[in-house]
Amino acid sequence: MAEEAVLGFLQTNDQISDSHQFAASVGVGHTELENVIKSLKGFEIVDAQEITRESWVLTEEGKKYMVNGSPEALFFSAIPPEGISRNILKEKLGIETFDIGSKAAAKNKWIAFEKDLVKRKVESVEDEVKNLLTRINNGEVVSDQVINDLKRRKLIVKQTWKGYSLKRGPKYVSKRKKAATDLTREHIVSGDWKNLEFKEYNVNAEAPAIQVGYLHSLLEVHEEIQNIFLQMGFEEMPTNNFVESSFWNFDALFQPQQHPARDSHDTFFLETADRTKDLPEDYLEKVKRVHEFGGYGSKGYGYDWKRDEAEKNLLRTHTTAVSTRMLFALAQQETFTPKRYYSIDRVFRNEAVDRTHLAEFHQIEGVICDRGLTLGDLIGVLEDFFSRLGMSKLRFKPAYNPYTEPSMEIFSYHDGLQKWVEVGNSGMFRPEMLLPMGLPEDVNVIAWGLSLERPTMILYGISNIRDLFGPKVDFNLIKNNPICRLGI
Ligand code: FB9
Repeated sequence: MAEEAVLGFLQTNDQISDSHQFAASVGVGHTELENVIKSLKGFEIVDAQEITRESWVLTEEGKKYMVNGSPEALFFSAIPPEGISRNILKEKLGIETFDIGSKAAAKNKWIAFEKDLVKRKVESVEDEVKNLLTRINNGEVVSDQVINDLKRRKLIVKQTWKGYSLKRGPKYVSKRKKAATDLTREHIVSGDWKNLEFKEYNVNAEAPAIQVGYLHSLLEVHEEIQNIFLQMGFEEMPTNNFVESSFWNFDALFQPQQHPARDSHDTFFLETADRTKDLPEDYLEKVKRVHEFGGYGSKGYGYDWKRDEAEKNLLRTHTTAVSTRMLFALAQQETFTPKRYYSIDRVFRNEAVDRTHLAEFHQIEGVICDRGLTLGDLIGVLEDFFSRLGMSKLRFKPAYNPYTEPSMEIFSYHDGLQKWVEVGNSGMFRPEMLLPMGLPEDVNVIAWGLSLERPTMILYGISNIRDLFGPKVDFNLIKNNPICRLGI
């Protein structure tokens, strides 16, 4: 309907100057006309220029005055020739009309107040305000003075509206062939494809945003690092147990029972289910002995090792506890087979929390167990591993862990941060840990660890760990974070 009206009108007229007026004249809504204009413009059938128009429209108050008359006119016409008392008049008109009307009528010198009486000063009056409002409402133009008066009385407001002026376009047709969007079997069979207009594909049209899930940035980096381990021939360790016994988390790692990390200032001990029931008895005896008396070339710690201390359950402080279980299981095998293990999972430390530390983080650990491994092998595999993370320049600083000797902190020069960053810790597991398990003498185990949060924060430029992990994470950050591509 609207399309035919436009194309029909432009057949005999050069232009449609005002789409609003045209819509009114053909009795269609401007929005419907606007959609037709946009479509015809899309096919260059019409050339449409956007025009903005400003016009004055009546406010609700203005409409009331236009219909019922202005308060001053109502005030005047309510005064009988002999005059009337204020209160009666106020009763008659109502406080609002009385107040506004009296002021305006007085200003127009239509009335006079004699004590309590209100009297007419003129025979009759012309309700100029009502007339002007009607003219404005009919779209007539009035003087600026009038506009300012009525605007000040909040009877009119300026309204801008957008419209179009239309001309015939380069591909103008008086009747548009129906635009087909798809060539269907019916079109072919009926042959009416010959006189059909096929809508061009708007390849620039934005596809509807599809709501999909997004991997949390930590999982993005987790996946990348997991791929690196798998590419390096590592197999994942089962880390699906946050609760661990002190035995596997500490004692089996030759960490003495009085070590500061083993008190509740550093470790979350369980109140309920606070003791483990099953520990491998013979192995436990060996661990007890190596702590108390040493052996395997070690003099041990020489303290009285307590079983009940080892039985205390806790939230694991490192995934190295899982490595210990895996190495023990490996040692139980008939024949020793070299192994490469990795783990990436949550660990818990009762530490002071700050911008980069929470009471839990994800530890990444790599373990290689093989005959004759040396510190050189450890440095070599660290070079390989971190180069795949995009960190090629490494430096190693001697460090101390109760369960590795020698131990090294790993530093990498980070071009973006223009400084050396500590990127992890590493070492060779002590014989006091490995031999009680029953691993062959010539088997060494090299291992290293780092966190998942630190690289993720640096890669995604996140300065506060709470923006990465926990209730304050902003989903948009997750959504808009670029895909994590390590090492390139
Ligand atoms: O992740 C750490 N730093 C890091 C790692 C990668 C990285 O990548 C950037 C993209 C470039 C940036 C930084 N660290 C280890 C070093 C520090 O952040 C350190 O202050 C905090 N450490 C955690 C422990 O905090 C109490 C990070 C965590 C850590 C430390 C040691 C181990 C694991 C995690 C370990 C181990 C280990 C040692 C020997 C044998 C087996 C495991």
